[in-house]
Amino acid sequence: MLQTGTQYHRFDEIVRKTKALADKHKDNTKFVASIGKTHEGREIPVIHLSGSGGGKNKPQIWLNGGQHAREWIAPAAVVYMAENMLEDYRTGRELGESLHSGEQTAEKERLGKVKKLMDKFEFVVAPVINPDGYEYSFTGNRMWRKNRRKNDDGTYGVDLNRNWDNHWGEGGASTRTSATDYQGPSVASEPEVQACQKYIKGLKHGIAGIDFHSYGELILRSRGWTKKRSGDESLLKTVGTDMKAAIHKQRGTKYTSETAAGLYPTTGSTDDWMSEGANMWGHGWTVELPDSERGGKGFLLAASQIKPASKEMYHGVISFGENMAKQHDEREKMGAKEWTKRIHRRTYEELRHERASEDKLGESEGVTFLDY
Ligand code: 0X9
Ligand code: ZN
Repeated sequence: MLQTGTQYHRFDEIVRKTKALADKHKDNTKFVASIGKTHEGREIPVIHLSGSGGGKNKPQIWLNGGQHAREWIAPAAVVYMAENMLEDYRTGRELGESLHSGEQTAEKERLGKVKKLMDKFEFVVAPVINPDGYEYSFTGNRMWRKNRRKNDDGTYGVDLNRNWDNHWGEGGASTRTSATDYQGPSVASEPEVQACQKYIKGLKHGIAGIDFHSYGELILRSRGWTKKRSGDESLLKTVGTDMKAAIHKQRGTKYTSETAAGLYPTTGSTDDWMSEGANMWGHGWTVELPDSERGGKGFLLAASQIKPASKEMYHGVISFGENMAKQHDEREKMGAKEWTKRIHRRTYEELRHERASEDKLGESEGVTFLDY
């Protein structure tokens, strides 16, 4: 019986549920009670999920929620997805061979995909990486976004998604302590950011990561700190488009797939740090989950929406994983150097094409991109 997705829970309850998941699926999980402490002394937990097949040293995919306190749907969706991955894996395994024989229903198809992904990858899931802020959004101010650092001038909070060690302090963030996007006193000054960076870097085979936020129904790919496109644009665009299509198939929700800087450039953000600081070849991504009635309730997504919003995103993440699996295999086969060269070449061709048609339209501002 699934136990998540009906209500928003306080931090302790989320930890309890995550731990309960680990206890229920002992063979396929590892619960890490703390990857580090917050300003107020809370422990940030992580759960690893992986299938029994596929050997050791699997490529790892990081998924986190709760970097921004008020975006309650993110932790809820992340826990929902973790639970469903584990349950689907178990059901898929029990079905064994019969999974692939007989009528191929949508459910069987999903179970088969999840089984493959769980055997191929290890998912490293951190439901709430800003527990102090998250709790404060229940007890103090529902619209709180930052962590709960006590700044020197008596104001509170650093925007964790402006504090990571990537182009920190280069703009797209505030130096004012009271601002909602305050970048913090120095690079990676925040214990929550330090804990995550250390843990992600410590993963031996981290290949990609998604940082879940709300709202706006967006799939944001590299780069986020500059509008100059990534050399991997051709791959990233495909991954984003496929993910968007997989989500749309569920109940018609229209996500937008674009570059993170296309929304607005920021510095010190998780997504870019995962791409460039942790050198994940599948990059760091940001997903903005839905608000209730579009343009209506913003961060205040009704609890009745947790399940549908999480379920469609679960399908998005499955699609994301499938693309990563495909690329992983190709990369293994041809070697990282050749694989990268091919993607960069394709990107170059595509962007040249794009630029040419823009020039024709007289919009010669065009597209520039780095490192080819
Ligand atoms: O501003 C943010 O941190 C994210 N949006 S939110 O409304 N949830 O606060 C978007 C970050 C996208 N990533 C980069 N621009 N690097
Ligand atoms: Zn956010």
